Amino acid sequence: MRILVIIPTYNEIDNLNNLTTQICAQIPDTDVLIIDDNSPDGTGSLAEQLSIKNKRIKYIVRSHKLGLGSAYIQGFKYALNHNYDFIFEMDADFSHDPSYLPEFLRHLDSHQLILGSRYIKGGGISTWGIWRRLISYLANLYARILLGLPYQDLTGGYKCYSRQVLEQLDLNSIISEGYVFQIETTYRAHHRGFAIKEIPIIFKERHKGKSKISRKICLEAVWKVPLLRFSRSI
Ligand SMILES: Nc1nc2c(ncn2[C@@H]2O[C@H](COP(=O)(O)OP(=O)(O)OP(=O)(O)O)[C@@H](O)[C@H]2O)c(=O)[nH]1
Ligand SMILES: [Mg+2]
Repeated sequence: MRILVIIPTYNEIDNLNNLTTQICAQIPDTDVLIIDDNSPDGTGSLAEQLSIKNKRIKYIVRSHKLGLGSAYIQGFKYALNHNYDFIFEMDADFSHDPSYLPEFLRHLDSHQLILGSRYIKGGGISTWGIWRRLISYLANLYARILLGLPYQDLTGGYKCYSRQVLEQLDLNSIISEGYVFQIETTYRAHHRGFAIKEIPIIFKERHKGKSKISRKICLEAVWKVPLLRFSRSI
């Protein structure tokens, strides 16, 4: 069983060393792929140093900030080309606690996509203010109703795919970048009949560094979710 944890990074120099150490402690036989968009703070050079010290750590540095969705697509293609069986998506900022990683793996006998969920019993968000909670809640409600999906957390980015899902997602036709990327990948997997399971996670405020979420990313969700509903390529 070959496992890959994909971590997209942009200015995460203060988190990356500690994070990769904790991931490897949780799943000693996993590989980690860092996809950095030429971060001005030198995260890419740190990824290179980490990969020299630990052969399980791989990295790709791209020319400039190309966005989260395209980073994941590049990571998924890498995973397929290098014959990984199970592929994680995970943020670099410790919002996604590495101690949950083994729990995802426990469900992969019976399911092909596991979602870390903040909105089921046992899940939650530790420190967000009321506005951030409300926006996230409404975004999930909007996507759930418009797309007719039975999952409570569609925008979370802590997920584990079995390779059959990635093989069938048709990666080149994915149209989303920000939060919608998470909605679109789950929507496509659901449409193709894969078994999807939500497991509870407590989402924490980022540990160090700055958030990259923008108004543009939030607005993308408003108009692209209906587009997904009527898109033929899904
Ligand atoms: N390669 C790459 N990674 C990115 C890009 N934008 C964000 N990231 C990474 O994607 C992950 C999620 O980004 P965050 O800034 O934490 O966004 P967020 O989690 O929605 O926002 P917060 O709640 O404030 O943390 C982090 O690991 C970022 O470093 C990008 O354009 N390219
Ligand atoms: Mg974050």
